[in-house]
Amino acid sequence: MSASRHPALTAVDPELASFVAAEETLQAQTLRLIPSENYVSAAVLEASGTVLQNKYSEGYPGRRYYEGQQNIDRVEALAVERAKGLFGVDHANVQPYSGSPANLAVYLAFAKPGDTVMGMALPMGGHLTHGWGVSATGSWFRGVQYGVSAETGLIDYDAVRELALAERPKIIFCGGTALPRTIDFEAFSSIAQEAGSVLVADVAHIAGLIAGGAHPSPVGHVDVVSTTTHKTLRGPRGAMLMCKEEHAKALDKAVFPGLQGGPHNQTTAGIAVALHEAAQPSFVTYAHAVVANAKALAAALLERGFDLVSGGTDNHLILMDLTSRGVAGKVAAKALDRAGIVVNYNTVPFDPRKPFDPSGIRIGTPSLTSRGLGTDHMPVVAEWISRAVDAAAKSDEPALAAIRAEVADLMAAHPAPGLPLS
Ligand code: DSN
Repeated sequence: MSASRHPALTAVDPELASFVAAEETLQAQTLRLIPSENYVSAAVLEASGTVLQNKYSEGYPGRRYYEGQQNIDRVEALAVERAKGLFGVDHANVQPYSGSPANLAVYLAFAKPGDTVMGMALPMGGHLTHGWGVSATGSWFRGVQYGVSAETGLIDYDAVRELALAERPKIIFCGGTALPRTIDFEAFSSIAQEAGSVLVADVAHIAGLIAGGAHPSPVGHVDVVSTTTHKTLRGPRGAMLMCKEEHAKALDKAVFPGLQGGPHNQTTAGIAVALHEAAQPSFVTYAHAVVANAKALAAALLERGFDLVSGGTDNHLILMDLTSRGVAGKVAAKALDRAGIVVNYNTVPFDPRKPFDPSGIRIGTPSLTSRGLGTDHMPVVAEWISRAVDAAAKSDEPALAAIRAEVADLMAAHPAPGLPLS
């Protein structure tokens, strides 16, 4: 980060400024494969760092508890209208601070403590907030959990239906954090209707793919759509809840005053910009490229003998089981990091290892796609991963350093959005 890029910060707090500069360099020089991460545009960055930060705005546009909302109301109303237009929903709430509070608001709106709720188990690819035990959602509510088939790695919709009919949960969540395959929202819808449950699609990972037409939309099939705004959707860190008109009041009340105080107006502005960007034709190209890159990367990894959960991917995400390579996920993730390739270690379904030291790694293509890498680059990426995993097995540090230099060369040729060219 140069002083001219953030001159005030550099002058006032050079120590902190140096950390930001180092992070900019890291993000510029590394191949970022964590599927929940991305690069926001310079416009989103600017909108997220404005004087909107200075304003308290408890309430909703036109119904606030503080004066001086002339401009804030316009910002939030614009974000709401853009969300409604992009996703084709009756109602949108753009105030949740992030995905976990958004999901907690859903519980507050539709369930009481102790009620049964249902979601995908975390080690199977679900999310903490879908009723997993260590989360408040699994201790304040009675979480019952579905998974994937041991044979196929795919959701077994018959098993989901059986569990839903046996348990009659108040809420069913579909979606997750390590699901490489298309979610069948229609199937979940008929299960939820039969069980008398409120159906929530947590599309945090795939919201950008849905907006760009690269994954089917849950709208029309579910009661509530919950999403973060910073993954494939490429906005600032935040979240949105979208729903049919009949649920609007309950959800708004749950977000504020139920759970939160004043919305983060600077984030709302960033969300509005991201939604505007996501409505452009170039975003459709990006969303399809994310999926094409993931499919090409999966094919190249399979060619190199890797085991992929479910055998491949339909979306932006690949879950690799490294058991057959004789390397634990954490060891591989740390070696890849030293090679300039940033991933996260992850459990695989039916993982015999512990969550903090699991068998797999999770990778994805949103960030590299935002940098303009295409399917032609995916064999190179797969080869780097293969070499780094082998180097991890042999503790071959020179091999990792060599990959890091190759990665930095390719990254230098593909500047990341929002980052200085240097
Ligand atoms: N932390 C997010 C992810 O990486 O998928 C989920 O909350």
